[in-house]
Amino acid sequence: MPVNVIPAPPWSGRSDPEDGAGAVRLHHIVQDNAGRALIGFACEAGVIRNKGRGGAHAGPAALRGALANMAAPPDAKPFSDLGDIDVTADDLEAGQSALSDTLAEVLQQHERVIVLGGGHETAFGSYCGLAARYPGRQIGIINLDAHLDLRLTGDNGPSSGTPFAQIRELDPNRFDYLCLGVAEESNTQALMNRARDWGVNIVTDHALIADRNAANRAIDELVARSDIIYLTIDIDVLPHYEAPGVSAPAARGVPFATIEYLVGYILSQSKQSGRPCPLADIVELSPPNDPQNVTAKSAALLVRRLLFS
Ligand SMILES: [Mn+2]
Repeated sequence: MPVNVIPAPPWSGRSDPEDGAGAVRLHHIVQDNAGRALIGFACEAGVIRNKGRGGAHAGPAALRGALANMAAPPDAKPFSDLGDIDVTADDLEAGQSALSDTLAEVLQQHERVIVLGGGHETAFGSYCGLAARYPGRQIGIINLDAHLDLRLTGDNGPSSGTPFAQIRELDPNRFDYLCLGVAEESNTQALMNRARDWGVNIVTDHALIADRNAANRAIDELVARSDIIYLTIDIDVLPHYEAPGVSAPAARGVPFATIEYLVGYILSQSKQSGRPCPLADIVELSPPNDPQNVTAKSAALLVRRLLFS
């Protein structure tokens, strides 16, 4: 079978009982039926189809490894691990369906689910699951990414470069997409023109490097006109020195401190305005290309924020 659902692995890591009751790390607080949950989408089929370098299949395991020994924040609530959807062959469409079906179900029990990708083909499965769980709700999509990922599905079918074009196809009139960190040289004019024609809102990498508040107004406006927020983070939005282990490293990139600030800002605006963010994903980590685990650590810091903010 090309798609398997694999139960969550046991979490383990460092323990410091001599430091007392507050020596809590993330591996200590994994339990069933928590408010927030992780699920892995171990899949690189979309990256391969998009002619990127492989490795994203190992993303969920590397992210768990980088999360396990991080200190828990004060008064951290436990979180659940729902295991992995494992796509071993080129069966991308079946994998996305399995992710969507699983999310539609587990989003009934968890107020927020964070998907550990996987290439950016994760996003189509994520969005479909969210839309199935919350039918009729206006979903605002915020993507932190160097790339628009608005390619059309050609002869090769869907890939890691097509998810937002696929999402738009589901309901063009309700498509509301904000892409933060877009690098001009990483998107052809055909894609930039398509973004304009489809009403996509863009804040470039240059704008965010010059001013970390450059996207605030666009975020505020999207949140205000949405019922719920879907946040998707392509780790290749970071510079190569903070995220070398991705399918497509960025020469420039938006610095980690700015991306962390943006994630915090989006979550706080979502909370304050009562437009929840029940689903987020973090994609494109490629562990075989990440020898020092720097990229996994950068990504895990963002996952930790999504778990506890
Ligand atoms: Mn992407």
